[in-house]
Amino acid sequence: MVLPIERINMKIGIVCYPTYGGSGVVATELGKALSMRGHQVHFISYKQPARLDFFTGNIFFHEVYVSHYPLFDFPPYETALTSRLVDVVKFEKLDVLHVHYAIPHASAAVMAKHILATEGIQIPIVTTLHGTDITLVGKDKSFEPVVSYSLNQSNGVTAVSASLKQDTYDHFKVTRDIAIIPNFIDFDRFSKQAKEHFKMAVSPNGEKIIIHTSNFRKVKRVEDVVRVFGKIREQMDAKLLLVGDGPERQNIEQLCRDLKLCDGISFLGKQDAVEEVLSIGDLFLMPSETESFGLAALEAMACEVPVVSSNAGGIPELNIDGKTGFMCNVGDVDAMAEKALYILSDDQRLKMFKHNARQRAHDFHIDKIVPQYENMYEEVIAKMLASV
Ligand code: GMT
Repeated sequence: MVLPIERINMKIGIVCYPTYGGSGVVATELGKALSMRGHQVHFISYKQPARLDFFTGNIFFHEVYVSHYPLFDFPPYETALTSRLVDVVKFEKLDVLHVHYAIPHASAAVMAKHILATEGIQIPIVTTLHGTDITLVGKDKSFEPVVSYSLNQSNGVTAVSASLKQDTYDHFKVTRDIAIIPNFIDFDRFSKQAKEHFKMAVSPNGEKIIIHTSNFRKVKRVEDVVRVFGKIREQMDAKLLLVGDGPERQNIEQLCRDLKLCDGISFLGKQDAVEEVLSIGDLFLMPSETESFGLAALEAMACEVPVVSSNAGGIPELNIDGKTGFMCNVGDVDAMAEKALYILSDDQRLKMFKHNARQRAHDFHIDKIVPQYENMYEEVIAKMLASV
């Protein structure tokens, strides 16, 4: 990665959820990429982010501690985060704070900004919306005033798709512009690898390999994945790899038993090296109820795996119907199975879909997307400096 000469290195604070969820992954990968482009990056969260697997001279992690007083039924995380943000901005002399997820990160950042202003310190805030903060949490009307206020008080707001941008305007009283900066992919990591032994172990007779990765929440409709797989298996021999874990896992295991599909399905649990699993895949299933972008599908496509998905949310901005895979209505397992069989039943066709998936993933190359965040930071910093 080459940093354009005219770009000034910045001190950037990144606030995110440290879990395997998409928003935490994007935030962490962004921070790592920014550090490689010469910026100093400070992660601020209650735990070291899962994908923060290396440190360099310009990556720092600041933990947020929440004291548990018997008086409180709920630990005051937002207050602890706000205080930590004030502390880190002040002592690390940050240029910009980039918060991922509206609640409680944007609201804590706005509060920190106001506190710092009373001490003569100006800090611009960029808020990135990832999806569930708007489409699920956001629909809870009790959060509406805080989310709307935090977005309007941010110095820049980005959403990961046009669909999410529209959802935000539909659900909140947001009066400011929202920039669309999609998810991105690092091809150094997400590329098809030679994993012949693994493939042989999973499909000893050359069965086609279908993959689904998610956090097994209801919104992912993993049940549909299993039902689609059942229908595929009526027509051809295949294997299903389920990667990830979450609240629906037990129900899904039961469904596999009920449908007598256990011999074809492997539950791999949470995997750090998901790209190795994707490397042996022939098809990725994403039947989600809602999906602001669909990072897991992009990761699959980068590893040459075509995608049969629902047409929810921002997925149509990634998956190209008939080219990189197919899209069907949410819950239409018959159509999903039909499309999957169409792709898998002809090796030449499958090869073409795999090629197209990889080509499409290039539109979201990390080198194309990260500079868009840098531009946003520079813009909000310049505006803030001009206003004082
Ligand atoms: O998909 C999840 O359950 C995790 C979720 C999150 O909030 O971390 O992911 C969201 O953000 C990702 C990164 O921007 C997007 O690619 C996912 O589509 C989005 N998930 C949903 O909208 C359900």
